[in-house]
Amino acid sequence: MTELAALIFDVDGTLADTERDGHRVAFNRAFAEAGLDWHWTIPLYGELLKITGGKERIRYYLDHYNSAYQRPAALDDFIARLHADKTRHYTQLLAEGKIPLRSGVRRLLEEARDNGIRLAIATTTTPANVMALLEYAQPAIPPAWFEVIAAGEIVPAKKPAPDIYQYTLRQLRLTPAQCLAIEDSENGLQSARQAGIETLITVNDYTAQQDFSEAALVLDRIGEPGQPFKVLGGLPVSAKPYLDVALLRQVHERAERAASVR
Ligand code: XBP
Ligand code: MG
Repeated sequence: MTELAALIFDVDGTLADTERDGHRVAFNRAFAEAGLDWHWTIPLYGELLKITGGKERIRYYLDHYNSAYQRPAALDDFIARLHADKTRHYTQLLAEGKIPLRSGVRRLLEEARDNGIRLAIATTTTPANVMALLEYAQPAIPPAWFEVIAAGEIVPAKKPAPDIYQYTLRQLRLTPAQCLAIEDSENGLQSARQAGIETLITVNDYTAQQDFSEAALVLDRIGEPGQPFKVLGGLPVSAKPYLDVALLRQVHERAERAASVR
């Protein structure tokens, strides 16, 4: 059996529920500031989330939901400016303390560190967004806890492509079998699995109905002693009803065993 050496965390939807009340609101503020009458409602944003990356999401919206909009000649520059404004609004929302970490995240990070399990981040989002989330979390999470913070356009193709996980593995100098990814979405799951990494999912309102059949374990949350998780799918586990290092090792080992007979 390969020993579990590192956890690789997604950010949006996994460390914190950032999409509905964070990114979506920031996009709408940037649109209003630019004098655009675009408004991304909660259900529309759910549809747009199938495209990862904020700039890519704006372009997809124009192509599929607002083709009547008279596009400026320099569309790339226009989208880049709009997206930079969105990043400013998003980091401001984080600074206002509007977006808490999800249940159990802080405890699990601490416990992993105490047990010598290395930590990394693999995300599609802009690096400034990750740093702001860690800085404004209560209590803040020192970025140095993560040996690698792989974010945004550091790789050419965003999730569901495996590039960001492959990059993180190279930086960690670990094999896929030594790692476990923690994700919240089907795009994230595909990205990690295509890189050969077993994946644990904690769903949220936007992702609960997605296909997680390739995940090692699907939970509604990481959970805390007083806030137990619900098991929604994957391999059966027997341990406390919140994710701790013992349970992570169990999930990792069972996933490896299941993979060896696949
Ligand atoms: C996150 C994303 C990102 C954020 C916005 O996906 O799709 O696009 O919504 O971030 P994942 P930017 O959690 O799978 O990494 O606007 O900075 O691109
Ligand atoms: Mg995510």
